[in-house]
Amino acid sequence: MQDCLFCRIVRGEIPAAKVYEDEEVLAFRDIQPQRPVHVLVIPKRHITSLAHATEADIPVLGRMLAVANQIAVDQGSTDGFRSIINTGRVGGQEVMHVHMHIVGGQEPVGPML
Ligand code: D5M
Repeated sequence: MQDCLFCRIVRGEIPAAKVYEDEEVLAFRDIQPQRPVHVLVIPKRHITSLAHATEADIPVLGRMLAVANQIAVDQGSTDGFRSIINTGRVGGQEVMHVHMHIVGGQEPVGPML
């Protein structure tokens, strides 16, 4: 997607603090961190939201989950983390390219809702 912020990060048009990359997935530090560790994991291919995901997206969505723990550990969240995907208006999604927040650090992150 030409104007999508996260697609532009994937293409290298906007700088990001990358912490993990493979053929399908990119992870970079959130620009407004809520905890000592706050990383966004995205599919390199544009998927607008979980509400737009199809069967064809299952492998890359699974890969996002599969790499999450290693990213959290590498960033210093060695005793767990929270993973959050906001979807659509009610879900509070601001950037319309699927992204999973990995939030952690050395303190418990507290109740979710
Ligand atoms: O969260 C969208 C998240 O995206 C929010 O935590 C800020 C983050 N963000 C926005 N722009 C950037 C850039 N350029 N780099 C890194 N992080 C960014 P949502 O789940 O959509 O509410």
